[in-house]
Amino acid sequence: MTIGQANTDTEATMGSAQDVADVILRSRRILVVSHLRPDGDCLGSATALLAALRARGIEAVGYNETGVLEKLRFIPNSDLVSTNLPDWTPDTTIFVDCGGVGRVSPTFQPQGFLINIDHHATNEQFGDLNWIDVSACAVGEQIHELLGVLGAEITPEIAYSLYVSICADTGSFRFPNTNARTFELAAELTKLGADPAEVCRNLFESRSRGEILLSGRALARIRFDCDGKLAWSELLWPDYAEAGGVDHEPDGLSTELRSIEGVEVAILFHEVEGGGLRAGFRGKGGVDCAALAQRCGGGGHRNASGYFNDQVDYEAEREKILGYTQEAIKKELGVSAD
Ligand SMILES: [Mn+2]
Repeated sequence: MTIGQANTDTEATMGSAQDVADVILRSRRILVVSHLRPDGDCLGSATALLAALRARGIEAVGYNETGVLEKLRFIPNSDLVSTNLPDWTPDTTIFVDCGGVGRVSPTFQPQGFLINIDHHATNEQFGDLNWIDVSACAVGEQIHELLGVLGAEITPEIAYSLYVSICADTGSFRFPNTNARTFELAAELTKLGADPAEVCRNLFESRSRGEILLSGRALARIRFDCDGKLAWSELLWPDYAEAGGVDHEPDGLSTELRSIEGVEVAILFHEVEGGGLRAGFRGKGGVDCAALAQRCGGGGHRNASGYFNDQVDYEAEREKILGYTQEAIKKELGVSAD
């Protein structure tokens, strides 16, 4: 494997933490990229990795098209993640938590050797080296393993970032991706300096008024279908203006729709500026939300997936997706649509 070698789909390889470490040790300039509208896993992973790379003397910066939302700025080293690309060319670009190159931005042109670190089953394996571990509860778990292979010191800041990553993607240790290993890792990170209560307060109990307003709108518009097995709602573009902007989009709202008794699949639709649609799917295991999102053109996990397309008519696309979902529920759970 040579750094800087062109990426060809046919030569993409499945790698391990050791393979990733080997490439890192031969790199001098590394760009760490993450997905649009970054979440706690995405930013916790990126900041932990960036801090460790810089401690090793590697020139490393992060890039995120959306930038770090105000409410996630509590994550240590989030100032290392910029909305601008560096003025140098990276030897290596590391993608974290990205199922495809397009998750970085629709126009992102990656440079250098491409390392793809992810835990989504629908990952497109676009890297020169792909380390996909669907058993990892968060990419933060993979970064922790990688830092172990690199012999990197887990400073209190890095421990904090990794804890954010795991806490965010497990919904604070509630989702089925939570297992004994998750708690062992959480305990280790706590010993190393992460503060669990503070992380949870920052992630889940620092909501803006705009966020609550938008939650109210969405909850008031819930619709049920398929004998109550499907719950869906929507946030329309003017709602965001009223709430003070897209930064106030509520976290975990689609998960809240899923929490309703009897609901097997929940979908939250968002109307995008200028038309277009974004959808978040949440399941309880009986229906494959990754397959559902993939049928639309998106991707994700079995119980949490998403889809975005700014080139469609919002209402027509919403109806199409609801149709696909009814079909999936009928096929997988044997329930007919209302
Ligand atoms: Mn993730």
